[in-house]
Amino acid sequence: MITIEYPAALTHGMSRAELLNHLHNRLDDARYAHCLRVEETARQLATRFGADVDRAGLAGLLHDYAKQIPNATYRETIVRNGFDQDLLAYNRGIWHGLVGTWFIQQEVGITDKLVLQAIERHTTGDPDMSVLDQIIFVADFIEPARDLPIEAKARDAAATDLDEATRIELENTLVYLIEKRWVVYPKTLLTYNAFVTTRA
Ligand code: DGI
Ligand code: FE
Ligand code: FE
Repeated sequence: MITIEYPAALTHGMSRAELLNHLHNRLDDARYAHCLRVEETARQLATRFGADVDRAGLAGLLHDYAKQIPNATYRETIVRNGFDQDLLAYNRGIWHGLVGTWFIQQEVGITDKLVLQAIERHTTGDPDMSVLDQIIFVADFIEPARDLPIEAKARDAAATDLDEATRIELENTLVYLIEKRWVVYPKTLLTYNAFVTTRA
């Protein structure tokens, strides 16, 4: 049994037990368990790639905090709190990261910009992702319960090459969206382009 505690500077003194309470209040058991696995995976990737293990763990833990917030609440939040109104044309798949950090700040009180940025970017990525952002993006895709062949391929790549693991995940996202005939959020495509060319 590993006991993790986060530095008070990142949590404003909140214990991990209190963080877990907040998270479980917002998520069903299955999604909560996914968050715990992403936390663990993100900490491992941070050790491997020389990023801040505590920020990675905290961002991994909270990345899907807002996953089960109702659509009406999202719409209201986007309208009232200065978000780009173009977001209203998308769906909760896009909102739970980009808008989700608003709820994390309000309800959990996390303010660390690097942690919040990694959570914001965890679904779409960003052409200028930091190593921490990439770690959360990839950890979400390769956590131990992900068992598709493409997820195993990304997990293998992530043993040595974080950019390649990121690229594989982006390729999968685009193929998935196109097969489903879902609209592609422009930043998802811009991120794919960034990782296929300049970072290849
Ligand atoms: O929250 P998770 O399920 O752990 O994983 P995630 O944050 O990567 O979210 C995946 C969902 O987001 C999935 O339903 C597809 C959706 N998504 C990702 N990129 C886009 C997108 N949906 C749209 N419409 N457009 C995108 O570019
Ligand atoms: Fe997510
Ligand atoms: Fe997730």
